[in-house]
Amino acid sequence: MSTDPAGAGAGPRLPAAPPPPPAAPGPGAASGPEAAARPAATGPRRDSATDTHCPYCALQCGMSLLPDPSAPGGLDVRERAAFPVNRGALCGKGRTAPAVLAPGARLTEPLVRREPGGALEPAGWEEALDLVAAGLGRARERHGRDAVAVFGGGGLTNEKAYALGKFARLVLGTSQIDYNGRFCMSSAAAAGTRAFGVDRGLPFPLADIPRTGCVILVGANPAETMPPALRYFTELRERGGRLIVVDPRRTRTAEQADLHLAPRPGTDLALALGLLHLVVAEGRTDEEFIAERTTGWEAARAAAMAHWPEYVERVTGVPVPQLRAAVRMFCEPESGMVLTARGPEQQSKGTDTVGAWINLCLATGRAGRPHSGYGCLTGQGNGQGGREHGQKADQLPGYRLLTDPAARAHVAAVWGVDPQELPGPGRSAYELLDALGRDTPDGIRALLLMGSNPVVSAPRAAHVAERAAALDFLAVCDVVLSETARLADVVLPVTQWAEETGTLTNLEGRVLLRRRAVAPPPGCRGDLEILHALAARLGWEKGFPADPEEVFEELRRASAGGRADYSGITYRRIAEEDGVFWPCPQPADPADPPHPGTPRLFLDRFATPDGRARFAEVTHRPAAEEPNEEYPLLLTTGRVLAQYQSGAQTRRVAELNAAAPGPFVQLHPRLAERIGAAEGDRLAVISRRGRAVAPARISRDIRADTVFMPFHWPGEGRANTVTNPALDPVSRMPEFKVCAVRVEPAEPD
Ligand SMILES: Nc1nc2c(c(=O)[nH]1)N[C@H]1C(S)=C(S)[C@@H](COP(=O)(O)OP(=O)(O)OC[C@H]3O[C@@H](n4cnc5c(=O)[nH]c(N)nc54)[C@H](O)[C@@H]3O)O[C@H]1N2
Ligand SMILES: Nc1nc2c(c(=O)[nH]1)N[C@H]1C(S)=C(S)[C@@H](COP(=O)(O)OP(=O)(O)OC[C@H]3O[C@@H](n4cnc5c(=O)[nH]c(N)nc54)[C@H](O)[C@@H]3O)O[C@H]1N2
Ligand code: SF4
Ligand SMILES: [Mo]
Repeated sequence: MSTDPAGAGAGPRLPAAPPPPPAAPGPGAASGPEAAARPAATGPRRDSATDTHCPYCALQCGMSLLPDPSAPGGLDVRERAAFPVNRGALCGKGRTAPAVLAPGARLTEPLVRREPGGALEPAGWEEALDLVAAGLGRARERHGRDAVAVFGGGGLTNEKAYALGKFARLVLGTSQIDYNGRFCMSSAAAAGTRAFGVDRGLPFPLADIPRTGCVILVGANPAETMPPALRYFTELRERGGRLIVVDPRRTRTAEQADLHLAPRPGTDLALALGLLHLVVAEGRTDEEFIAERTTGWEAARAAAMAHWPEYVERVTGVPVPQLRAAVRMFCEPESGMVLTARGPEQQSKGTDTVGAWINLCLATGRAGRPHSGYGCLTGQGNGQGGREHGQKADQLPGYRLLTDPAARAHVAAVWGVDPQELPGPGRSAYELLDALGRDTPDGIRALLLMGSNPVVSAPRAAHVAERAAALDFLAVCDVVLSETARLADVVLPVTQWAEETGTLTNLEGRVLLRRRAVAPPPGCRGDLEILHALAARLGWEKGFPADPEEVFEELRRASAGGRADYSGITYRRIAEEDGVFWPCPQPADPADPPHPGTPRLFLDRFATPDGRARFAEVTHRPAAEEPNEEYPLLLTTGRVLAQYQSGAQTRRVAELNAAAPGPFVQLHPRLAERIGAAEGDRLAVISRRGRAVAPARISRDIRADTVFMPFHWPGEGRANTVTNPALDPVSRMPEFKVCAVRVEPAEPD
């Protein structure tokens, strides 16, 4: 078995990177909002540059790293214009990412809390790993296997996500594993699986977007969340296509739109049904497509017909003439797409809401055809791959289900165990966090956390922090001392993106290779090496290699025949082909040519047993919490350009902090006047869960009945102190995007 003392895996066995084309300004260098996506510095390329990918979002922009002792983190980020997804453009987060590699910004030695209530103190690796193995083992002995839990992240590589799921099921024997992707795209995944039989965020490459007739972008703000992708929408409009944006705020993305619909948060389901009603009423359905390629239309149609435009206007606040204009714009061209992101998905009815938008695509024949379809813009670096290989509560590698006997048998055979030894499905992310430290038969006493910072990012965060503090034992693997790591008994400092090799699957379903460009600090170890060492201490000498390519080779076999089949993908192929789209099975006969990968799904048939897409039978229902006298307003939450997620990484980058120094409450001038608030005044946003305080940012770009807070900060401005953990019944997604609040001036600082 190969173990790598540097913890980052041996150098990948790869052909040398192809020589780059001459540096040229990237196409993302436009002015306006796209200026956010600038090309990286150009300049002479030396052989020592390494082609790799950004550590942050699901676009997984290609970049090239050049050693430079004078640059923050010792690396200069260079343009990698040949990589097709971002074609050289990067946002500020990607450009500054090496800053977090610098020793001053990160953890470089393990920390342990030797006494309860004591401080975290530096420790050696042997002591720290022994303590983690003992802490997890003790809880299991005393309280049973399901008293030990694992929480993962959608930023982890495929290899890590795979190894973490295997570690939970085999080494710990627990069913209690879930991950932060549950908070991200789980509603779209559930709806996509229900409708199409498989969940791949985008069933086509981003490059198809400019070639469609009209895109409806629902609750997505790529101008801030994926700036280099905005170019695809700009190109769409330059070619005469139309863009409709649905967002309660007039965002930088909405400013680009031909039509902006601004519904009340939490009413997208009614909006989609209202549009479908008009499609039917105006005779714009595609009867041939419906008859040949779908099932369930009659029930879906009947449900939509109950949502009259006037009713939909009352519920959503979107005027009927705008509904009609949207239907015309969407249906007049030959082709169209609906793309959703977190706006409609992070609702307690997110699955049905996405189902309603899919219905609109199906009824108009905008699915399973070239340049048409429904897609979800997945969020995290490995948001797609992270949901395919077994860190989700109900899942085995290859997007298989733990409840499927054939799937259990296949994966158990790869793992060399009896299928009976595999536990069943466990609890979803919020339910798992809510069970931490509980002194009940189903309480969780010990937790291993890798790649998430839930004390900032989970709903009802003060409660989650309390639960985490009540654990008998908490171990956190992280690159920085995150707010959650601060609560841990043991913190293990891990190597980072540019220091290790591994695969990620971007929002298009394109499997990519991140490569090691620099050596990590001697005190840090890779997540795979940590799992290897813990497994050995808990009795598994074999089965948890620390070399990523070795893990990937096993993942290929485990995924073979599954929905997300990676068996035909190799590190070498990814490097040669700018990524490979799954499914990519291994040909049965090794003499056959390799499978080319699948950039476009569903063109011939959907992945359901009968090959037809399924309409969802859905009707509108209110949010879990509607405004009343005490809480008369709606809070919605989201992101700003210069910070990433819980901010654990980006809050450590000076340039990003200068651009986005802290939380704020965005509110309309009419509302500001009513509560007597001026720009910059401290405002308290209060819900049934708690109170967050942040300065007022007064703007006409938001509905007057709604306030917005970004969720990137801890402390008094933590938006998630206020948010509602009400869960979608199918996806178990919390309602991050809508809760009832009151807003009032807060005491001075
Ligand atoms: N800068 C930056 N980029 C990121 C991230 C980051 O943290 N920072 N995170 C990455 C990740 S993991 C993700 S998941 C993606 C998320 O990417 P997006 O989904 O684009 O980001 P959000 O800001 O969460 O939400 C998008 C929009 O939804 C709107 N919205 C709020 N409530 C509703 C509603 O009820 N209905 C509708 N239709 N819209 C609503 C918000 O006003 C917001 O403009 O971004 C990725 N990229
Ligand atoms: N109110 C509100 N809350 C939200 C959302 C919202 O829109 N509104 N969005 C939700 C969404 S979509 C998401 S995705 C979540 C994200 O929220 P989190 O799960 O908290 O995401 P990050 O802040 O990216 O946390 C990742 C952590 O892992 C560390 N890390 C990075 N790479 C690695 C690695 O390779 N190994 C290890 N061991 N650690 C690593 C980072 O330093 C960081 O501490 O937040 C959710 N919370
Ligand atoms: S858009 Fe996403 S992947 Fe691209 S540079 Fe920015 S954070 Fe990185
Ligand atoms: Mo996300």
